[in-house]
Amino acid sequence: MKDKVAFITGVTGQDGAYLSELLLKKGYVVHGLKRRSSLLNTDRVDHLYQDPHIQHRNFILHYGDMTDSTNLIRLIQSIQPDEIYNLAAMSHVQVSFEVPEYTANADGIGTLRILDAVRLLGMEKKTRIYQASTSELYGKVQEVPQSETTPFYPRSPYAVAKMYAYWITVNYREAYGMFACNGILFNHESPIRGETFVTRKITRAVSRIALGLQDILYLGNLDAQRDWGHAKDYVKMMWMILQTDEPEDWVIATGKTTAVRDFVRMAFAEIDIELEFKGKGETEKAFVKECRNPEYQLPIGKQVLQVDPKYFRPTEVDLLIGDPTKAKTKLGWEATYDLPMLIKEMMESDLKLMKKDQYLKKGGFTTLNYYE
Ligand code: NDP
Ligand code: GDR
Repeated sequence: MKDKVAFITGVTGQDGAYLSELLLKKGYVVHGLKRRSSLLNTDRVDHLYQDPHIQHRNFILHYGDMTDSTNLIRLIQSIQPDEIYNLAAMSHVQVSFEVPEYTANADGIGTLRILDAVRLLGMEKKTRIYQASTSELYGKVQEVPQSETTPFYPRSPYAVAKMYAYWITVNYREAYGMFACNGILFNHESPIRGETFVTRKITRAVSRIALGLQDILYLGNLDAQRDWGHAKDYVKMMWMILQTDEPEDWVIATGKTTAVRDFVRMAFAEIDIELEFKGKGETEKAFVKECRNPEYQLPIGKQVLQVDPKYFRPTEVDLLIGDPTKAKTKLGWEATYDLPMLIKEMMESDLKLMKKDQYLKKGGFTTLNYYE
């Protein structure tokens, strides 16, 4: 039988990298969309890279952009994918307040471009499409836990753009009989999570503080609660969604929620440092209460965290907790990682990376030490 062919937009992102690994293991030929940038941007998939001079490759990257229709049509025509995973997006909620028009174009209209390319090329019956929808659609809390039937109330330009993408996917499914599905994924993280999302910002900073490379971690809203899972579990479900008999929309979540403040507490606890939080809202700070790890010389009373209101969002999503019952009962999917396991893996990885930075710093090289 011929190998299945997948086309992944956003292949250089966190999910694109894990999904590529999964599909290659399953014997797929994987094509990915990457953007041209002045510096190399393929770090997360470099281990999958194959010399372009060899003839039979199963991992192939193409230049393109979600804002460029003609290129997307040409690529889909030449790749002839059995499955498209549309993961490309300007995915940072806070940044979307700064670049709302671009976000709408890439995340909203970009999804239309993919769907319409498949339709224009007459590939509606051949190509299945996965759309990376998000728990941000739920936005302002209407009910908890949030399921496939919970109403949407988006609270950012990102979420509004993703709301268009969600509905245009449903519409193309209903109008043209396409196998197009939304995965409504709750937050998922990993050691290769983008450095400016809160979990990775925390695990990097805790590692740096422990190693004496950074003094204070500045964060925004510590009260926000998120349902955090591991990206590896979630990309498995993306694939499962496209293997079903009927196209449908699915919530993927762990069903547990945790406040940002507690994530910080747990990350420090992972290296045997206990914190004490003082103050409230804009004035909240955290200090070392106990350091039981002889490797890290953090004195009791040292300040390690401060709230900086510049990270507050104009409109916030306070509480996300997903109900993955449908995925569990109909597809047998379940998260295999819980939050302590996820934090442990992220901390181990970032400690290793930061030890490399420590070594470089000692050698007189500069290292990046500040993240927005
Ligand atoms: P990342 O931010 O890690 O990756 C986004 C990817 O999209 C990168 O490959 C990026 O390229 C690419 N991209 C951005 N803009 C464009 C564009 N205009 N044209 C082409 N490619 C572009 O996101 P994740 O991997 O975390 O998420 C994958 C998808 O899932 C996104 O759509 C996100 O919105 C959605 N999602 C994510 C969740 C999560 O918790 N991670 C939860 C729910 C939904 P480059 O590397 O060049 O920047
Ligand atoms: P989110 O993820 O907005 O949920 O979107 P992020 O990690 O950015 O924020 C989670 C929560 O933490 C609060 N927060 C901070 N966030 C960041 N980034 N930086 C800070 O310093 C900080 N301090 C507190 C935020 O206010 C928020 O409440 C992610 C993205 O991956 C989206 O693409 C995806 O759709 C959703 O998850 C599900």
